[in-house]
This record gives sequence, structure tokens and C-alpha cells, in this order.
Amino acid sequence: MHTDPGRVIRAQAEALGFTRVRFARASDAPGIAAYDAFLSQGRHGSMGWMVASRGPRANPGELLPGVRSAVVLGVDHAWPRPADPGGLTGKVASYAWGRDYHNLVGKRLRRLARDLREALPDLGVYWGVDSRPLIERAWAERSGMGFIGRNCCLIVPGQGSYLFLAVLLIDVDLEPDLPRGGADRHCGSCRRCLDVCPTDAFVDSHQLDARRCISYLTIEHRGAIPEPLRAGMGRWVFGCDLCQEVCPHNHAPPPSPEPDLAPRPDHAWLPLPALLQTPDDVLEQSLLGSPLRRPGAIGLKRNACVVLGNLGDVAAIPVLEAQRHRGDLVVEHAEWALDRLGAGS
Ligand code: B12
Ligand code: SF4
Ligand code: SF4
Repeated sequence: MHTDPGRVIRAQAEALGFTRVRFARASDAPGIAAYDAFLSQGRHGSMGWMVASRGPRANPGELLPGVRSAVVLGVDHAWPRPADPGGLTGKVASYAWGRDYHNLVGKRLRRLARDLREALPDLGVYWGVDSRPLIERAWAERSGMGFIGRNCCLIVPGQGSYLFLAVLLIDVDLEPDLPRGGADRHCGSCRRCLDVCPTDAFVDSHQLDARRCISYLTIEHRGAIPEPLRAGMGRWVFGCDLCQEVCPHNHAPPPSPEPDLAPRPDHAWLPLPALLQTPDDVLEQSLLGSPLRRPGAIGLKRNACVVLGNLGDVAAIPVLEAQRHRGDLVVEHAEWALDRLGAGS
């Protein structure tokens, strides 16, 4: 058995395909002041779980009694965007082109935790990716993996933000890696992300109102998309990458080593008429194992109607009219799109 837990953990994490491995002290939780400010302004919208899970986000000891250190892990996911097929297609955020990262990273974390318990039998471990109560970007910032850009993303200077984050808490001390300093040091006078956001979701640098963010509206939000924000969605049918696409740190991201994250056919640009014509259950079945499944068939069809309205192509009229028989919120979004195309009833 190796005696230095840091070396064991780093070696095992790298062997499992984590492209970035950093350590941070975990005596308290980073980022909780920003988190509380976000909640107190209601910027989480309908993501009520963010309120419910505030406690353990602030106190990692609730997740792992005796916690001492955090292992912050990253997986690069950048693949080149497939060429725009044009026509009646909608744009998908790049993180969602391939296999669902919750599965991919989650499986690896489970394996890592198991391997570590074998190598270091007394080790206490708690791990999470995305859905567990950990403010991952703040942990990543503390570990020096990168800095928080004005666009709120964790950016590795010069290598960009196209990476998934995960955190593993452990109950032994590790030599912490150092943070990279103040956020402004790396954004300088650049404000491209703040200027490009089509729905004005940034309240200020490092502060997002999720209720206005296309990512929230198209993925997390379950009801109608507020009308004033629909035109700003443009072609984004699932998520949005604009504030990352314009970032100079993302001009040449390291290519992802994960074939599973490569774009699946039609998953970077969704063919919208086909999506609307597919029965809901068949659509959901076809998206098993993809992040695209999260909004459900109704959410995806709602989004597709908005994008078809924004595309301004009258070829979409028949497929939008065919939604009128539905008894859910897709109908109202189809009517909105038809109005925009000059074909309202
Ligand atoms: C809720 C959520 C969302 C919400 C709200 C996003 C938000 N900005 O708060 C919505 C649905 C809008 C969303 C969108 C996206 N998300 Co999201 N999301 C989350 C989730 C589950 C929680 C985030 C959270 O707690 N937000 C509350 C705010 C206050 O916290 P925060 O932004 O994470 O971090 C702040 C604090 O840490 C504080 N802070 C801490 N230390 C420091 C230090 C300094 C110097 C400063 C100034 C600030 C600061 O400022 C940070 C920035 O606001 C995390 C996973 C997780 N468990 O953390 C993923 C996560 C943040 N999302 C992720 C991704 C990929 C996205 C999208 C890019 C997806 C897309 N393409 O559509 C967009 C990006 C939108 C954007 N510009 O932020 C990745 C980010 C990877 C990265 N490199 O940053 C995460 C980490 C998931 C993962 N496991 O990889 N997301
Ligand atoms: S993801 Fe898109 S909508 Fe959300 S803040 Fe960034 S640019 Fe704005
Ligand atoms: S676009 Fe500019 S301001 Fe925004 S995160 Fe990147 S460097 Fe910072």
C-alpha cells in the first residue's frame, strides 16, 4: 500500500481518465456568500432544490463527517462543432452532444471511490458530479484549477471552460494546490461575454440571473418560456454556449480525449420538424443516455416551436399547425411561432 494519499489519489484519478486533478482544503465551503446572494435575489427561479440543498453546500462536514480535503476533478469535453446543416435545425450546447456526463463522470467517480477505499482502507469519501450539494466552480477556484470568469464559468487560463467538474471529499489532509488569484486578473478589460448575452442574463460580472439564461429556460424550466425572452433564444433549442464561444480563453480548447462525448448524429443541430413529429414516448426513448432527455419531450418541443418562430422560415408552418391538437404548453408556443411567421389564427 502506498503511504502518500495525495499520490495515490492523483495516480488513480488520472488512470481513470480525469484530465485535471487538484486538491483544496475543506475546513469550510467556498463560494457560499455568492450562493446566498444568488438565492436571496430569487435568481434560481424554479430550481427549488438549490434552496433545499443550501445546508450541506455551506457545511461539507454534513456530507462527510471529519472532512479535511477536496479533490477537484475535471474532464475536458471540447469536440469541434459539426458544420451547420442550415434549414429548420436548432443549435445544441456543446456539453450535450454526446453521452450524458452524469453517467460518464459518475461511473468514474464511483470507481475511483472504490479503488481508493481498497488502497487506503480507512479513508472516508463522499463524491458528486453536478447534482450533489457542492458548489463545484467555487471548489475548483479554490483548488487553483482555474479562475471564475465574468461569465461565471470556471476557466483554465488559455485552455478555456469546456470542462466538466466533479468533487470528491475525503477525511485526510492533502497538500493543497493554490488558487490562481483574483478573477479580474484573467478577464482584464474584456467584457465580451456580458455584451453577447442575448437575454441580458448577467446582472453584473460573475453574477447571473438564471431566470433569464437560455440554458435555464430550455433545460431546467418546466413551464412556459416568458414571451419577452423568446426572440433572444435565436436558434438555441437546448442550452447556450454564447458566453463561452466569445471568450478568448476558449479559442483553442484542448481536444476531449473522450470518444463518448463526441457529437452523436443530429445531436449538435436538432432537426426540428422531425423532433416535433416524433411521438413523445418515442422521442424520450431515443434520447436515453443523452443530456437532451432532461427537459422531456414537452420541454424540447416547446423549445423547438420557439426556434422555428425565430428562424422566420414559412416552411415550418405545417409542422407548427400540426401541434394544435396537443393539450399542453407546446400549443401556445406553436401559436406564438405561427404569429411570428405571419400565420396566426
Ligand atoms: C444551477 C446550475 C446552473 C444554472 C445556474 C448557473 C449559474 N451561473 O449559477 C443554469 C441552468 C443557468 C446553468 C447554466 C449553465 N451551466 Co450549470 N450548473 C448549475 C449547478 C448545478 C449549480 C451552480 C450554482 O450553484 N450556482 C449558483 C452560483 C452562485 O454559483 P456558481 O456560479 O456555481 O459559482 C459562483 C461562486 O462560486 C462564486 N465564486 C466562488 N469563488 C469565487 C471567486 C471569485 C474571485 C469570484 C469573483 C466569484 C467566486 O462565483 C461563482 C460564479 O457566479 C452546477 C453544478 C454544481 N453542483 O455546482 C452546474 C455547472 C456550474 N454548470 C455547468 C455548465 C457547463 C453550464 C452551462 C455552460 C451549460 C450550457 N452550455 O448551457 C451554462 C453556463 C451558464 C453560465 N454562464 O453560468 C458546469 C460548469 C463548468 C465550468 N467550466 O464552469 C457545472 C459546474 C456542472 C459540471 N459539473 O460541470 N447551470
Ligand atoms: S448561457 Fe447564453 S443566455 Fe446564459 S448567460 Fe451565457 S450567453 Fe447568456
Ligand atoms: S469573455 Fe472576456 S470577460 Fe468573459 S469570461 Fe472570457 S475573458 Fe472574461
